[in-house]
Amino acid sequence: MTAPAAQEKYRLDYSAPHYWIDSIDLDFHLDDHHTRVTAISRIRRNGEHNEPLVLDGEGLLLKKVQLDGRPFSAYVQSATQLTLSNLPAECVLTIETEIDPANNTALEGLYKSGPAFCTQCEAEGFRRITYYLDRPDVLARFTTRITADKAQYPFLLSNGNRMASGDLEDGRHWVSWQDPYPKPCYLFALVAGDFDVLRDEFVTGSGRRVALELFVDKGNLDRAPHAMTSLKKSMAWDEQRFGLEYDLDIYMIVAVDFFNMGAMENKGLNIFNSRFVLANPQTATDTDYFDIERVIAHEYFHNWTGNRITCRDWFQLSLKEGLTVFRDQEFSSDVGSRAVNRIRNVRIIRGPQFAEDAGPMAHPIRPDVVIEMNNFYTVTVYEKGSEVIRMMHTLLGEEAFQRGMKIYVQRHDGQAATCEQFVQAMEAGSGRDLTQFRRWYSQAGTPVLTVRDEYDAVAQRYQLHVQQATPPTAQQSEKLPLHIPLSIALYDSRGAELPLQRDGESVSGLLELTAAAQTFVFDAIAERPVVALLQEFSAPVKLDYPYQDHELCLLLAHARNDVVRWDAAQMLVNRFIIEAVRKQERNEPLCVPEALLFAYGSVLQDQKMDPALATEILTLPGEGTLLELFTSADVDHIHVAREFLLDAVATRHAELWHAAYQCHHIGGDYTTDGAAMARRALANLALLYLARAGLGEERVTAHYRQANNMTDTLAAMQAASVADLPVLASLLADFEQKWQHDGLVMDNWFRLQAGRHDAQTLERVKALLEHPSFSLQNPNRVRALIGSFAANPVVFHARDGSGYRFLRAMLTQLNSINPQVAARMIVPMIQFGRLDSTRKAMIREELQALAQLPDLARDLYEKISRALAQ
Ligand code: B3K
Ligand code: ZN
Repeated sequence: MTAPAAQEKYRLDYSAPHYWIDSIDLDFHLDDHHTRVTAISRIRRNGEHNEPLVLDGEGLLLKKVQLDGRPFSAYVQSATQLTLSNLPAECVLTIETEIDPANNTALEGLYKSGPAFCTQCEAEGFRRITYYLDRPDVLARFTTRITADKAQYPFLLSNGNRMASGDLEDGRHWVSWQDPYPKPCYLFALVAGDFDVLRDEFVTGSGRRVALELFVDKGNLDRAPHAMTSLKKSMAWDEQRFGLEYDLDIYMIVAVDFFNMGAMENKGLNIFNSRFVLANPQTATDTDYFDIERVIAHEYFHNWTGNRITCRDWFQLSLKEGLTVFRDQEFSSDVGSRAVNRIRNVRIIRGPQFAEDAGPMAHPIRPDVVIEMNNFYTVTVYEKGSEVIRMMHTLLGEEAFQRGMKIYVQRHDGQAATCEQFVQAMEAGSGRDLTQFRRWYSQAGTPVLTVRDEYDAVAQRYQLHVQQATPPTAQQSEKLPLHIPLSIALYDSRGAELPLQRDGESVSGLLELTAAAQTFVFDAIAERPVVALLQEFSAPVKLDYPYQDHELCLLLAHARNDVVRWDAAQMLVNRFIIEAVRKQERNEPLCVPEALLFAYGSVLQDQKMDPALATEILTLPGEGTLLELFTSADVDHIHVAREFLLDAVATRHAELWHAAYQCHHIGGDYTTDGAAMARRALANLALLYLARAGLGEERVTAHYRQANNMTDTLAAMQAASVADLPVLASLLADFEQKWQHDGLVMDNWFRLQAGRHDAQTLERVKALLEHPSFSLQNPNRVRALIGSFAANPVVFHARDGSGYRFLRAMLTQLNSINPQVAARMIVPMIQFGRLDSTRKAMIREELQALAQLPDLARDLYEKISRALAQ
């Protein structure tokens, strides 16, 4: 396979830069194809040496180099570097480059999103703007001056405070900005365009007035208020819970349509995928509302955990991402339902994160070796990273954790820090020794806890024997025992929680595992108890404990912890799926255990239960998560089992679903408070089950016609799709006609069709590639159509290999258009480890074909080569 300039970089090879850059003054003359960038940097040699200054740069046309104002020629240029020799200990370097933003479809560096200019520099995009030390440990003071046509680009934005502006005679104008906080270049941002602006203000705890400005495409102002409200909520929460205040006089957010990820935390000037900003009831679903609040919060929280304290090198990415995800999860839990938030986060770990751990790209939350950094913005670094922070929070408690945070900020404000330094701060704040806990940073993979118990009725003693083991992962075969918080509770047969004691003393239900095998003893236990294990999902592990159905039913009905109740239901489902897959292998008929049907019935009848929790309990895990229950399985069997269960729950409880629908389907004005969202979620789930029970066509149609919000509209379409109702075609046509002008809304329409299970799905998806609302250049459209297709548990894995062939064809195109997006889309294709051997072989063939691409991008190269090495 042709290796593109693909260099493996190792975490342990870190060394400080040979030079520092204390300040950089950037001057942009914006033009679609010939943007001029002048960078004037103050360079300072780091220590005594004669090493050259090696600057990073990619796709740049070098126009001029000056040293201290005089022409300079002692440099060598390569495709990715500019090497300057014989520099004095301190100097001012002027570099002029030209770039072509309009042809930048990779959306990294400076590019055009529709008519606007914008930037994305993390992780290594700044080198596509100018030659620079493109690494996060070089912190410089930035000023930016932007010149552009005034009519086309009335707004010229960059980081920090606006300093001056002026008009030029040729219809152009300029604005200059200054960011008082030294920062790494990945936090640099520039935006130029014409927008509608929503303005507001936030007064910080210490009385600083902060101007808030939200820039959206013209005509979208009515879709901006929710994002603004979310921002103010986040600012207030970070002061209240973490004691962290905002530090500039202005905070800007710009929404753009072409964006590779969710959003970017550039200092003082966040750039967002419009998907995570724009919302009104007609266009956005409840999930969109929730996600907007969450992502706005996440980017805001980065101002401290990421910007004021940044990462020393990219291997430390989880230092800012794991911590900031933890903070945004806590925010969502404090302002909404803690249990429901926890459940949603657990679903991500058990689904995509466990799959990543089991696949060729498995890596510790602090990776050791990287080819393309953009490939490591993963569920492992982000979500498992957050779980690791959460475990420290669980072990230390809120108070000690916050003391640790204070020490971390105090010690490292204004610095580029490491994960190790974060752990040290936590040790200092708590007085605890986290030596063994540190292994979570270096060890990849999903630990398995095997728990067995013993009850001695005579001695009234209950013992838990816990073993931990982490299976080998790609690139890491040796595993050591981890420090794992295991939260437990014991229940008696009537569902009452039992006090935990040993030798007359009460003991904690938070067990700390540190050895490969440990036993925990509890006495004064009057009957054989039912144990709730891994409460709140206290660690990102798999659990092996031989629960009986009736024990799970007891936990579902009586556990005091809502996550335990949900988890009990999940385990009931898992048991059924495992059994049903085995039965299909033996050609035996399937049947759903009464216990499971009974449990679902009682949840539906539980008047006291939060409808949001009920919805979570009654929502089956997806096929991807279920595949993680097997070492190897036929995905068709899993799918058939899951569909069988859906039908059984639908028909057995048709009356209860009907009642739930009647009770929770509320007409009237649309509101996005938690209670309204919860009721809508349950009503819409009921609609889906009713449709599935064959009782829904009229109701689904009425639901669609009466909907005054996007959540209900889509729920009707989903129900029609899942039950394969004839009315679906007319609903799709109506939706298309109404929304074809709006790409973000159309994404729902693409998603729904790419997710259908019928035999025409692939042909339909191919036809939709030609739809006027679709574009391979727009990452949101690609994710909606191609990403949903690749996540389709049935059609993507078609036995004839047509799904795999199609994805290969798409990746071939995306490889040249946008390598980052291509590398995201390939994920379902490299995680083939648990598939049957026929499918594995077909996928390998497609990967081998991709590997032959003459211009294979590093992003795909890294993933494909790791997959083929398996
Ligand atoms: N820090 C950015 C992600 C950048 C991804 C680069 N490929 C958004 C975030 O995590 O907040
Ligand atoms: Zn982040």
